[in-house]
Amino acid sequence: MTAITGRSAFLQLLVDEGVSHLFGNPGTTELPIMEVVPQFPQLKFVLGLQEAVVVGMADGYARASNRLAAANVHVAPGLGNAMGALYNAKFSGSPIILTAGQQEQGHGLREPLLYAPLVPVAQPFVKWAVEVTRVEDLPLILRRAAKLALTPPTGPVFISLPGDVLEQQAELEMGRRTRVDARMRPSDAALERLAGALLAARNPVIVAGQELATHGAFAEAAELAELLGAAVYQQSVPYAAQFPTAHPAYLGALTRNQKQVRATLEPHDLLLCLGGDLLRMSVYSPVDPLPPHLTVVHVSERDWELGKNNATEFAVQANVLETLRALLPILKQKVSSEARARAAARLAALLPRNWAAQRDKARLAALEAAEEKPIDPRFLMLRIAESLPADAVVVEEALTSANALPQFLELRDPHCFYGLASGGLGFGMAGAVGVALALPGRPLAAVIGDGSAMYGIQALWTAAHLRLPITYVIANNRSYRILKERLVSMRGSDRFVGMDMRDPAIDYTGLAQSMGVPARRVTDPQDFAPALREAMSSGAPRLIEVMVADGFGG
Ligand SMILES: Cc1ncc(C[n+]2csc(CCOP(=O)(O)OP(=O)(O)O)c2C)c(N)n1
Ligand SMILES: [Mg+2]
Repeated sequence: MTAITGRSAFLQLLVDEGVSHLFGNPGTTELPIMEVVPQFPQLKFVLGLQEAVVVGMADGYARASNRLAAANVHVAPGLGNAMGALYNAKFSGSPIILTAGQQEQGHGLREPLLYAPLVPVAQPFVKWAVEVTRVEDLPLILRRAAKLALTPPTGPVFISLPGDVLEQQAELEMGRRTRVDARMRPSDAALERLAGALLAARNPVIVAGQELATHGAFAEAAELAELLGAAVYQQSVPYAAQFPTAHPAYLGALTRNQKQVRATLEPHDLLLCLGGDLLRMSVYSPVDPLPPHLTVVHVSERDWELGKNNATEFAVQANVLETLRALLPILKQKVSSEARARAAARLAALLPRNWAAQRDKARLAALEAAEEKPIDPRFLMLRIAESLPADAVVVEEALTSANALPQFLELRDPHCFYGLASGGLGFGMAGAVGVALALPGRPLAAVIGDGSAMYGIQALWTAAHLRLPITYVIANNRSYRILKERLVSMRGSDRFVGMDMRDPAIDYTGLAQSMGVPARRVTDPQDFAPALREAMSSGAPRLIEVMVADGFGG
């Protein structure tokens, strides 16, 4: 037992749980914590200038490191600002301990400035939300929060820290950390059944999900695809690097167009979803994306996802990597030479239309637009993909401008790509800072739409402050192009209100420079690749504002 204050115990517990960075934006209620931060040099405080950015950075860090991240925000308004980013973190299952200072117990009852109950605000987006009411409970709560955040299904947790709890001193039993080994392998019976179903399929298809990235199962998933001669698609929200794109069986990502997905899946008789969100859609359609004849087999460690929306013939709650490691030898032993030959024929039939073949065609189309001004976004994406160093990491939130990026960007390893998971804008600018902190030594390009950039622009300051090697590429089409396209296609109107950023135009180069990030604007398509190479090799933050076509003649 040690006599310790609540504030020191909080940071001591974070350190003991393996937290290396505390992302935060302080206010008066967090001053007790800020007072003791200097006593914990193992915990690097990372200042974000708005709470959405604070949690976005923690999200990026957690996603790229698979480690516990901590973020601290300022009472009710700070938590409110962070909710969109917390929504993203929930979608990507990021293990984050989010805390907020809270008015002293009793004082809050008098409704001082900044007070509101915090637990009900955070609750819908976290695995557990709790307010500490006695300093004696702090170790138990912190330890449980860390364990919960890191145990699959991983995800954020929230702790409210009232001022009186932080100030109190007590003899505390600090406890020890618990890590749950949740690398579940299916039972022998389940593996047999899985192998039987896969080998009996006439034309199986694999949907590759983000758990393949989290657990680093590229090689195993690739081997399975080859063995089965199964077409592979990334899941409909391909927000991580989920499958090696150069694999002959890889055909691209499923779209979020129900009719299109249904047509894509129609020729298949069995769908194996490996660690993904099965056919998550975006905009409503009366069409069911799953053809009724298709047998669904789903392996995921997240039981909520299993059979959630679709009839699933066989659902297995397990770790994808462990499953594949156990399944592959069984399949190899069971597969007949005729079945092997059929699989090889299926694989050969995929070659003319696989990702590599599609890329070559798309490349020619993009090159036809090489001279266009404003720059054609397809040409921009081609140049990005071709100019990046092989070990580069890409963070993407560029909406229509990045439509072509998945066609060109080769996914080589499970850490090379991070995109928007939930649809809630604001991940990209901030997430890049967290990803850069989690993957030191890897050059990083953040490809962001002009509209999206404004949901987390303050992240530029943190990138500059920490001198992180991030090149922000802002695709500036002076508009919310996606909304314009949808107003036309879904509502039959081209009277655009609230979708332009032209009066006045936003000067992203100036914005970056004002926050200490050297920047330049590119208007000539030929200038982009050299600019990108120069920025990426600088080892420091840079911003390139690229003037791209707005899709409506401008
Ligand atoms: C937090 C949040 N607010 C608003 C939206 C609605 N929204 C979706 S895309 C978009 C425009 C994005 O603009 P930009 O990044 O410039 O990409 P572009 O459409 O021009 O390709 C908006 C406002 C959203 N998805 N999330
Ligand atoms: Mg735009």
